[in-house]
Amino acid sequence: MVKTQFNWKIVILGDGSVGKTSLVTWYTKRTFDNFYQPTLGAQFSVKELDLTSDTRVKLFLWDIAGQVKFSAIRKMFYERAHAALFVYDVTQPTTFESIDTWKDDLVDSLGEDFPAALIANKIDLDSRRAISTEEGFEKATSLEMPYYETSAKTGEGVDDAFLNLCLLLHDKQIQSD
Ligand code: G3D
Ligand code: MG
Repeated sequence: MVKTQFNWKIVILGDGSVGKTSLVTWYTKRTFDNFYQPTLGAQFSVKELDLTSDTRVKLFLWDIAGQVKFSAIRKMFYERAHAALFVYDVTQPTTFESIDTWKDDLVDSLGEDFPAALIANKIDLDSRRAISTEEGFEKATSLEMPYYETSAKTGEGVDDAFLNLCLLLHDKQIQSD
């Protein structure tokens, strides 16, 4: 049987040090290449997976890097993206507060109705946790996104977050066909 193939660009957003690169690395490193593009201010990785028995997906994961202050560069980063992951660090409240700004910035470029998920990362650092599951879940609900908790260190929740985002995208894609 011929499989349906989708190529999806997913942008990973959030403040510096929340674990964007670590999440992408954990998710992809068993199978792929990472290469660094410092001039773009982004790291770019690829992962292929069989999403359903008849659907193969190639993910292009764009992980925003450094202080990407120039909106022209961010716009280029967002261009033709299919979905977004918003990441914060559960031990750093400022990174949680920044999520709204990241969301607004993406909406400016790509509009409201955009498949996305909220990721609470570094849940392994339990004793230093400053943002609870309830607060994270509430934020996700207010932004109309699903909520996932991850640790890029232990790998907990990482596959699940990416897989569920893909399934969300897949449903949208099927609906729009
Ligand atoms: P960024 O790409 O969002 O800027 P990085 O973030 O992936 O570079 O991660 C920033 C720092 O946080 C790194 O530590 C990384 O190892 C750590 N980190 C990322 N995810 C997790 C996690 O889930 N748990 C823990 N405990 N640490 C994590 P360094 O020390 O290299 O700065
Ligand atoms: Mg990074």
